[in-house]
Amino acid sequence: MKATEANADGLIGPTHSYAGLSPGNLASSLNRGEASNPRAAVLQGLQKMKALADLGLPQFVLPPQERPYIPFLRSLGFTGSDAAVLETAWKQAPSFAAAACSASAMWAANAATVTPSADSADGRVHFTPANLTTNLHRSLEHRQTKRSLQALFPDPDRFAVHDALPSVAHLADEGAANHVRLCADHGESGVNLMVWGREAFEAWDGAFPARQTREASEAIMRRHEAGRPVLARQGRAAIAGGTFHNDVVCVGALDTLFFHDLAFEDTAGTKAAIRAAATGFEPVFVEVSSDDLPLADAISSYLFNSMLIRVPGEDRMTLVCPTETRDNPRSHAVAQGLAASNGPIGAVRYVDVRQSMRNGGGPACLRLRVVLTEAELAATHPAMRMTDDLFARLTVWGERWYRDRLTASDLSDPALLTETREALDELTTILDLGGVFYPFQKG
Ligand code: SUG
Repeated sequence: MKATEANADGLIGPTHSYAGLSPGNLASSLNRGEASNPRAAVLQGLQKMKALADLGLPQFVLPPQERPYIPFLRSLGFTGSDAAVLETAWKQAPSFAAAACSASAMWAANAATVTPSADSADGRVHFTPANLTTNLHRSLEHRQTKRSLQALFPDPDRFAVHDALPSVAHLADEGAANHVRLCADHGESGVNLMVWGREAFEAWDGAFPARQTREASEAIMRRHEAGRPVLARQGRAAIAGGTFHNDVVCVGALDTLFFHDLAFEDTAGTKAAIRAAATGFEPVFVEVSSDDLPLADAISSYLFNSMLIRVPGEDRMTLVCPTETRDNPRSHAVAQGLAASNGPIGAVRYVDVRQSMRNGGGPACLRLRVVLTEAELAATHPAMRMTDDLFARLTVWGERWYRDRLTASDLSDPALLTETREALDELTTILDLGGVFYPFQKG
């Protein structure tokens, strides 16, 4: 069956901010308290989506979530008007208030794990929204993420959108950030590599959290009835060095796995398991050594948090990297070396997603990959597909509603609450999401 790889990017929300909410994510910690520029952020994200759409890849937009998220604060006992809830929460429980304001749903690689129909036993595309249980601010996302996925993939005969796994530490799940699919061609059955950091009942003593459990990965493969799962342990040294998701040091597409030598605890065993599971193709491993690129450079420059894509009409693949990769001499040398070699990666392109990068989110974090057949593509919600027209409308929308500077104190401003709701109301119409898509629209 012929299929293409589509990308669904999270549209960056109006409360994009640097609150230092993710321990183990070095960029998030480093930039804590800095002023953000939500307007620049949303425009950078839109430019990236447009660039991918212009290359001929199907591109979708996932709407941001309702933030500040007042229902969460009410569940903690704050009462009164929505403005009063926000104001009191910021005074009495600032860490919870910051979590309720985070725009973190923008990183759509963490939205869900996806199994294409070529790999699932029932021939449907399966989605499990990630419970994101490790971080408070991210644990608030999965219910609305499910609504977004159902809006984009509405036909239950073709698409199965599951609930998240139970929200407990034993089943900590971060979605596609820890999943790589390798195959001969997108429409052929693939190897599903699931990378986990700890076991459910293991006493984890790392300085930084291991955000994915082996049991969560197993449960997702089981419920999707996904063919050819390969489970691999994330390198402990990688996590200790700031690899909070595997996609910070590894990306794969088609027959190629591109990764840092510290990505896996057992590199030889992981490669052997992938080889054994692959049928109809010989996996190509492009491994970058710590000598050529120390882990710290890989993480700060996000060479591996790139999109590895096949541009229609081109033989070799293209790596879409953040501009930070070009700015790091070692990463840049590795990237240039790849393009100059006769290997599977023939070109490198750069995109500016600096606002997202400062929270640890590169080009690959911002997108959820979904392999779709022609018929499945035709069954997606057309208003969420990136076109020149949608790009123009969302650019005007972002320029109108988003502030160009946001600090922690701005997040408690009741005017921001009103502004974001008006913006999301308008977006609901632009993306044709129905009358009640966000909880605040229930009235
Ligand atoms: O979960 N940052 C996100 C970045 C997610 C990147 N995604 C992938 N690697 N796929 C996270 O750590 C920081 C928010 C703050 O500190 O304000 C944050 O949530």
